[in-house]
Amino acid sequence: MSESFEFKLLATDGLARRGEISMPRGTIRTPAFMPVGTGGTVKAMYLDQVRDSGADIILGNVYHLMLRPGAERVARLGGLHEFARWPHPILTDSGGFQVMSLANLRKLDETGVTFRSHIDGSAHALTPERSIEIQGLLDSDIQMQLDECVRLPAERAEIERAMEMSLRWAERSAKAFGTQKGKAMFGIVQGGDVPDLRLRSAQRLAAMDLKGYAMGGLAVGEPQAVMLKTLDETLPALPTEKPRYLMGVGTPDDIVQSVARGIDMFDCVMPTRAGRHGLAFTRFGKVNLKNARHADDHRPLDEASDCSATRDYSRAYLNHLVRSDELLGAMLLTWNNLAYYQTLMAGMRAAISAGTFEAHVAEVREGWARGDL
Ligand code: PRF
Repeated sequence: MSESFEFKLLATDGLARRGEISMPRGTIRTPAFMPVGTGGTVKAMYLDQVRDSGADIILGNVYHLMLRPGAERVARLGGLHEFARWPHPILTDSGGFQVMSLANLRKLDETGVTFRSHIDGSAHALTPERSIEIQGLLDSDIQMQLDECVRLPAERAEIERAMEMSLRWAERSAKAFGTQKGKAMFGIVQGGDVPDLRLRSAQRLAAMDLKGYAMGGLAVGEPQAVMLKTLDETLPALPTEKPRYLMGVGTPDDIVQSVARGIDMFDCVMPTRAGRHGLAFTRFGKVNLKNARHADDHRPLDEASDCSATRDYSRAYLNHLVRSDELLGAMLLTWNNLAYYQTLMAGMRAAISAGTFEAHVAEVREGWARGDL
């Protein structure tokens, strides 16, 4: 823990980095996976379990919380940490991306974005300044600039327009954030799959001397190889001494490949959403618990795990729960998945410290390739 926001690089192995972000509410061990707690809850999980699974930080969303229960209300109730009972660091996403994927009747211009709620159709507006204000009302520890993310494939002109506007919004967000001891605002690199636009975005953000940098606009429809190539080309333009966050990514393989390229932080709904749909991530790849082949299987998902959901419940029982649409099925599989993601991150952190990252990744891959027997 630390009074101010600090990032320390503890070890590197190739381009992979092992680090620590220290802030008043706690220390984040990187590479880190941040479970998504959209509306002040990591769906189907007690936050105590999320913590016990190894999470140092969770993510919240401006978009969902401003609509329900409202940012001013959360502030009156003592802020998001107090409201949800998570005293550790929280990162909030700024809202633009969620408006574009969830809201109705969106209108976006230089000022910001206006839209109608997907919940009740009510009219709302977000500007870079209002997004930062909301993140302040939530008392978020790591705040994100408002940006515009373009889905791929897209025309260069469209990608460039959104990227340039996101840069202007970064300036406005940074000004609205000011200097806050112990908190941070991250800028977001845009520029789609166009190398020179990515580079321009990264260089201009780097010149703003922000506390951290995110790669946005990836995993939005492009093949994995394009995403990885974009990381290869763009990350060298970002300062090594600042944390790098790849937004909304991804599968275990996406994460391993991105850590190998120098990414420090991730968030994704994949482990939680897949868990609610009967899918388990394990050392031996994905297991679909809906499949009838599990119906008479006494074995747990992985008897060597230290997560109770993974070790103590039979596949037959999980199959029964999932097929009966029982809440407990979603709860156990979400728990398994978050525990697996955190184990994956912890394994990579240890390997980077030991200088054995490449061999470790080869071993992790062997497990996935073996498959679930
Ligand atoms: N911008 C913001 N949030 C995001 C993204 C982005 O580009 C993505 C893209 N993968 C996920 N979440 N603000």
